[in-house]
Amino acid sequence: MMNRRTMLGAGIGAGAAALAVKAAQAETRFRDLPEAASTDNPNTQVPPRPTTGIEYNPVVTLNGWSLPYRMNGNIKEFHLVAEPVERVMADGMVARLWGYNGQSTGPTIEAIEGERVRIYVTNRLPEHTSVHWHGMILPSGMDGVSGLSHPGIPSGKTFVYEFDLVKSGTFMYHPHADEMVQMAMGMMGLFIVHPRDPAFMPVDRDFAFLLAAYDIDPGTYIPRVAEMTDFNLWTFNSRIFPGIDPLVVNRGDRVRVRVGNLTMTNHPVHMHGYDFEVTCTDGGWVRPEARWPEVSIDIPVGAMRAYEFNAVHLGDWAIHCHKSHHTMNAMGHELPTLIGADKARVTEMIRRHQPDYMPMGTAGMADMGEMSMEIPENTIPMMTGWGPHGPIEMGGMFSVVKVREGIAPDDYSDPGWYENPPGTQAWEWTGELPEHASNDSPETILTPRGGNRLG
Ligand SMILES: [Cu+2]
Repeated sequence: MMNRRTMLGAGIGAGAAALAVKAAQAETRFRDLPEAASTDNPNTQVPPRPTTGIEYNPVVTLNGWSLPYRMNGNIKEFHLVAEPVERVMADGMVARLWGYNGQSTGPTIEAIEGERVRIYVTNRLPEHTSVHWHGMILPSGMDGVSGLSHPGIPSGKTFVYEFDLVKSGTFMYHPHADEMVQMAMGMMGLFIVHPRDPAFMPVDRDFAFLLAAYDIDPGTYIPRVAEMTDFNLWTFNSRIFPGIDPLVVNRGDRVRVRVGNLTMTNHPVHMHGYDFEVTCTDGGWVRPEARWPEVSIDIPVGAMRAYEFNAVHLGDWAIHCHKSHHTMNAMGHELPTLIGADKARVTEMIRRHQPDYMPMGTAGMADMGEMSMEIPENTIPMMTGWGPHGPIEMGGMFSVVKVREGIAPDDYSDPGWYENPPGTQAWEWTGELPEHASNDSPETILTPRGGNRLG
């Protein structure tokens, strides 16, 4: 098994061949089609920079990869395969999903403004499918709405989509056939169109991921597809924390983060340490005079947002959905609130039968992040992940932006934890505490002008 570090090292030197893609294993049955590259490797696979043609800076799909292509005359050809896949959501949990080319979410398609693309879509699912190219300006018959734009692609058949990329930007692809099932099963991917002019909106690092939600009962493998609102796994590219790779950045880099939402609720994506601006949506680039500063970007359902910042602040900065249930894994949803409850009597009774019994949750639920509770097989604890200073108590849609000095341009390997310089980390006060440090009076107490009521 290649680990991420060796894979990345090889990938940069040896180009497309080293994408750790079982690429070829030459699918000879598609003799006249571009090869259907496939991978089940859930690590971030940094695509090689183009060596011919127009220069562009490839996107780095978090825990994902970019689909290889071939040029056929002037046409850039891709081959997507819709099929059942197994996705490792984090170490210790595998989900049986539907996806593309061995993975959910599917591989990122990257091309250049002005190019013509031809995308073969082979359907290995047990039912018909289609691919809608979300946000693209294209002929009506290429829009991928099953029954409206064209007949659904029957199981076992291959359809061809072909269109010009008339503008650059941040787009997605997903089925528009039996959508409730196919999206709940994980069928979605990113489609990035790079500007024809490399000097337009250049960045040093360009990250991309999709928000996807699943309802997989603890101890099981397959999502419940009829779910409307009560999902229990909240993912970046079908990965849950601590299975989501960090966003590794060199100090001074201009960084873009592109996020698309194909769940059934909005996600306020919050990044610590910086303020930033939305520079692109799935509708196009945002003019400089139309931008405003933010620290959380709400990603509406069925939409994409790309934001940018200058990475000047060193550190480990959390990036996460601000809905607190979305930074939890399964099992966090149906727990009774026990804060303040006196469980002494019931604990005593239970211990007569089960001496190890430990009451939890009476002072909050942080103890669940520290203890290894017994949980069903193929299930990740509700909150988990260890940082340099203890348990992080997170799950789901959570990762870390790691800004460091001296990271090489194409290096995305994890630099480890940030060491706070002396005097820049919160410390414990060990001196005397004032007697009345807190105010338990419900009445408003006015602080006298120029005074201090504690002093
Ligand atoms: Cu969320």
